[in-house]
Amino acid sequence: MRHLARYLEPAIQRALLGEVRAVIARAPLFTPTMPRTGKPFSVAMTNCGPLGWVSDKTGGYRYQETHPVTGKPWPAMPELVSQIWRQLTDYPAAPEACLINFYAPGARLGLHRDEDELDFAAPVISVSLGAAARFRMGGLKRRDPTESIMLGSGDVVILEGQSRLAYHGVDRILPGHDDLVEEGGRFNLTLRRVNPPDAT
Ligand code: MD3
Ligand code: FE
Repeated sequence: MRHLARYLEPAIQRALLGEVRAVIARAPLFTPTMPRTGKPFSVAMTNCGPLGWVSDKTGGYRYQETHPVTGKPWPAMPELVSQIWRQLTDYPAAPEACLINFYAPGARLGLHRDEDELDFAAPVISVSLGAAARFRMGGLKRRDPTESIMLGSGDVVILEGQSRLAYHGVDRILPGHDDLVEEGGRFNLTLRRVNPPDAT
């Protein structure tokens, strides 16, 4: 993985947060639930772009073209988001999904792999806004040793090659230190390609 600390300058972070708020106004944050158990995530989510990642008790983890609550198509991916993808990867196609995760203080995301995509050759690019997070990065097997990494506002992480399928999660949100997100939480934007380049 490549961790670019403070890659986005404060003015860009504010502009990006404005885009995130505009997406949420049209595609409200929803609370996904775990496949089978129906246990709610502590992270609230929404998406922009042609596809969005969703999860619920009966349908499981998947990408779909519509918001699970409103039934409407996801808002378009803001140009600022597509630009970040182009700046950081020469992958020959645009991202199809931008998952927006909102972590209120106390929210966490258990150790998992991102494996619902069809093309693992594409990178995953993550952008953090607001409160810092203690992020956990492991290896290709769930039991492999892990290390913790602090992600602050404006940080970008690029997952490519081997790291693309590594286990990872978010242990803890560390409120304070950053006043970008007024509610005191953290947004994470995860840019993903779902299909191989010629499929869309
Ligand atoms: C490592 N999000 O949405 S971003 C997720 O901070 C997710 O919201 C976290 O894990 C968050 O699935 C972590 C950093 C990240 C994203 C994708 C990865 C790390 C990754 C894919 C493979 C390995
Ligand atoms: Fe993930």
